[in-house]
Amino acid sequence: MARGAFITIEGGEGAGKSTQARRLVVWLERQGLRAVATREPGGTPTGEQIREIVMHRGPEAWHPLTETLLFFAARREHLDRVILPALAAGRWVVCDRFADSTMAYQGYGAELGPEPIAALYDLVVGAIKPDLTLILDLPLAVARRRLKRRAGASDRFERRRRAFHERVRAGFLAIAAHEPKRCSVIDATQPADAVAAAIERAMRRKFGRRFAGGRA
Ligand code: Z5A
Repeated sequence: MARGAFITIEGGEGAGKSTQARRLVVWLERQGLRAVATREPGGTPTGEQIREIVMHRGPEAWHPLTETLLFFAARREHLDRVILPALAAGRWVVCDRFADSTMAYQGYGAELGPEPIAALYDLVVGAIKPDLTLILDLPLAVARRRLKRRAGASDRFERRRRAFHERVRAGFLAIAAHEPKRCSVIDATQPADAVAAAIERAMRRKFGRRFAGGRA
């Protein structure tokens, strides 16, 4: 049985990752492929517990390394229990955030630097890499407007300074520049249908031969 493909969707808050992850799974199934959606932090019972700790922590400041270690702990469980078994069973895995988020948020945003994240990646994830990473790029002002429309979501966004979010965005773009074969940057300012169409084009460029009808 052919191994499935591992696709990650990355970007800042409100970029449309969850929306596009759901649409991509539906699209893959229409191509006759078996697909599964998952997310980080989360994806396993332990991962969801770690998500609760990280997302709903109290007001105390954490060292960015503490957060980083929690994200990588959840990630190892996620790989072993969900991602790798699904790929081995021939499923396509669509993951809403993965290790590039740790590089962008903790490495760049929280200024831990890329080296500790890269070292932890080697230790925890090893040689496993997404086959394709879709980076949804959105200016902060647009993301902020979108999240304000969604009840309760703006607080989380506002909690961190603008400079933090700018560093995160720059971090994702730096990752894409460093690994252009793996990463495709998608203009997320477009309407959701246009973003989905851009994602489908990136998918066909990368995997065209594996879809029904070969290249389409
Ligand atoms: N984090 C980290 O620091 N390090 C790590 O290693 C990992 C994560 C893995 C939780 O992530 C937090 O964890 C996050 C990073 C950190 N930081 N915070 N704070 P998350 O993925 O759970 O949370 P999020 O990124 O904030 O998700 P989100 O707010 O749900 O954003 P989204 O998934 O990118 O967007 P969406 O839910 O699809 O859409 C947002 C809204 O915009 C919604 O009302 C949509 O209907 C609307 N939308 C979507 N697309 C469009 C378009 N194209 N046009 C107009 N409106 C749109």
